[in-house]
Amino acid sequence: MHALRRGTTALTSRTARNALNGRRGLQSASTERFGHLPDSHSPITPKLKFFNSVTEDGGQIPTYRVLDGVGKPIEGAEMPEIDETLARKIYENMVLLPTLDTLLYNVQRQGKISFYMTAYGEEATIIGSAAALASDDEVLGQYRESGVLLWRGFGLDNIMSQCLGNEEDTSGKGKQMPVHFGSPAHHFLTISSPLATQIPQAAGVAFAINRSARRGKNCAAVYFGEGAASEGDFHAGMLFASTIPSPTLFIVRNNGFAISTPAAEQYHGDGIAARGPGYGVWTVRVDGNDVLAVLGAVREARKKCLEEGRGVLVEAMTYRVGHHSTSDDSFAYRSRSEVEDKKRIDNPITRFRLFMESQGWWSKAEEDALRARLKKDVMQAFKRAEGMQRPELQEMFTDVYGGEEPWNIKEQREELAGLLKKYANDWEPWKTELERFKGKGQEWLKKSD
Ligand SMILES: Cc1ncc(C[n+]2csc(CCOP(=O)(O)OP(=O)(O)O)c2C)c(N)n1
Ligand SMILES: [Mg+2]
Repeated sequence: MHALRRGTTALTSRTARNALNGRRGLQSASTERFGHLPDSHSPITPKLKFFNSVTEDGGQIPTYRVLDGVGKPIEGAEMPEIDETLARKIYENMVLLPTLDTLLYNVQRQGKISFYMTAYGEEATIIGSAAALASDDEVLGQYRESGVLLWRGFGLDNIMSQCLGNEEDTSGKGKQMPVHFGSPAHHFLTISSPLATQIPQAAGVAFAINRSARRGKNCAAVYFGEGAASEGDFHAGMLFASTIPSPTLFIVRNNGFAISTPAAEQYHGDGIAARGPGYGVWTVRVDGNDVLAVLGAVREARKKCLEEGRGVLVEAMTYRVGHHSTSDDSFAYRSRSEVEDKKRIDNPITRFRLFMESQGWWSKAEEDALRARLKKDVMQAFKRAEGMQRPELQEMFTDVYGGEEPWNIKEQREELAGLLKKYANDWEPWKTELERFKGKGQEWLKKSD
């Protein structure tokens, strides 16, 4: 008896926390007559009842959608405000993204860059959300969000220079792997590959924004995959942004895979959205292949984020059509037919194009002209960047840390100096390699004498 009573207390206090977080779904009228726990809104109940859902009916969290699979507004759709100019900009960027991806994917296959990651299938999630943000909201990406930079006018030249690591690479002067973009001018923090590190960092950035003159004007938007949400850093970031005033917009791209691990093996609950209310964080799930729904959901989420000065979570349901990266062959763990089906059904670009056509905002002739122009622009930018040299060799060791050069960098620099002395003038592979650097390493070689 005593044990049962203790168990009952534990259960109700858990329920109390959930009620405080704004959930009313588990509360029935009959429980009201027993009053509430002290210092909480948790109603006392004589019934022992477990729960495992955040919805009132115990079902899955719904997915907000505006357009059907062929670009027609669904009945009762709450449409975001959009005019022709904005729609065209969104569509053009949605088409630019895969045009760029196709070229750089092939360039990697030719051995001209070391690595690449495409965003095939996720164009609506990325461009729709980018369009909903203010251009000076701080963005912390995972690695599949170069579309946000395209949207903000980073430009193809900068994209190419970073991927090729040439002398115009403003992201990292050739030090980073391809796709690790960064640009203070575009309020885009440099990508770092260790998963989920950007999530608590985003909460920190948002906290700083909240303490600055930008209070109430900007948020920090953080992108991550549903796989990254399995990291402890996701939970740390969510807890921080829900307890300490920090307008953080959490945008999770649920694209069905973390490399080869399907989403079904990554969580037992109702996706990532179900975790939001656990932190008292306003949450919405959206059809990530419906750009209008993403635009509407992220706009509202951003508004809420600024109004409340706390975290808001958006889960965009999409599908990773491409391989994880150029280091992956996804047909080892999923069928070609699954991918072909996903390309066809709810294709984000086709859906939006059909919507544009129905509004009289787009035509076949414009489509052909756009595709031809983008292909040409992308190829031109690549050719330009390909012809450039790498940054000076010494740049390899600069700007890694702020302040005085630490011992490990000094040690690495000295090691390279020794190797250059030994091989640079006599061994063909080293000679050829040095030719590719601005200044051919000569100045640096002299320095290290
Ligand atoms: C801490 C850490 N663990 C593992 C990896 C290797 N890794 C790189 S991407 C990835 C999958 C991430 O999946 P998800 O977050 O869903 O993003 P997606 O690639 O689907 O966009 C893994 C496991 C890593 N980079 N960092
Ligand atoms: Mg994923």
